[in-house]
Amino acid sequence: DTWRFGLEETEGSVQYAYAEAFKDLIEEKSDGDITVQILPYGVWGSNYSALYDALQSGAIPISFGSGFLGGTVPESQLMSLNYVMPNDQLETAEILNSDAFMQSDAWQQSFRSRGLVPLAAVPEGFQVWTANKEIRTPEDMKGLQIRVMDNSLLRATYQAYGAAPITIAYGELYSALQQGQAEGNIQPVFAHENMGFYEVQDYMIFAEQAQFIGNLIANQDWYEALPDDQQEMLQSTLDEMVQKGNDIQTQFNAERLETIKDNSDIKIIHLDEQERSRFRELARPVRQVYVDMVGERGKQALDILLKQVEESKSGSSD
Ligand code: 6CS
Repeated sequence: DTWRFGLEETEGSVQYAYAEAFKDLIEEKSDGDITVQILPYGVWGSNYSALYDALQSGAIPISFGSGFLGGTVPESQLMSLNYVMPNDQLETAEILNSDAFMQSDAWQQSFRSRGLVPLAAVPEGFQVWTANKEIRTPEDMKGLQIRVMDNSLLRATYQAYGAAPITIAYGELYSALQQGQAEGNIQPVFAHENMGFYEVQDYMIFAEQAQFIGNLIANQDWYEALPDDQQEMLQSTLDEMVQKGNDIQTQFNAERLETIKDNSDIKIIHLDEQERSRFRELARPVRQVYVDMVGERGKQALDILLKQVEESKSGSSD
């Protein structure tokens, strides 16, 4: 069998490295009966709705879906909320992949009612802001045309911060930043490097408001037709990938930050706790925006998540 695996990112990304490690494990465990074929951004196309359509039709039975997925699975925008998850990145991965959250009816049905099955959540590192000016306060962000993924929750979040968010396709973002159509950007560090975005931005601001989370998703008919032993093999691989995924993102983001520092004179700013607290306060009411937008099932998913975070060791970033 061949398992086609679609990525929202190019070679050299966290999703690509995750898919390679996943491929190695599956091919080894299946003794070569299964081949995983990795289809990065640009290979299957470059319009995310085409990827999600292929996932829903089964043409690409496994795929990542993240910030652009809100049109297909509105509840998935939960992953875009700011200042909800613990500060500890591995702990975030563990909570999102816990049975209590990942296997909950609320989360499963959000996807299954659209012919999809959520397999895992893959945190890809903190979302880091860039701009051509220093941003330390909501006042600094006022009116800033910061680019967000096509996601109502993100637009609401950055409007709450005072910015004027705009949506631009991933593949068009470099030239939009270069030409000043977008004045700011939000990506994990590896993506700022991988896509060259840092070359056309002057400041990089760490606010630790959220990680970038990729949802790993299967086509439901495909998943349900898998023999039991293959479903078990898939699940045991996903369990192993929680730690491995965290190792990959930690290493990628650390190394790429060094590359960015070596190749540019971009100024790096870390907001302190007091500075973060202003953004945190403004992000808080956006939880209700999420609930109003997606309804009861999404509210249940949010409540389960908040309970897990509350019980976590390091506590919430809230
Ligand atoms: O900003 C984006 O559109 C894309 N960025 C990353 C790091 N992954 C996929 C996402 O669509």
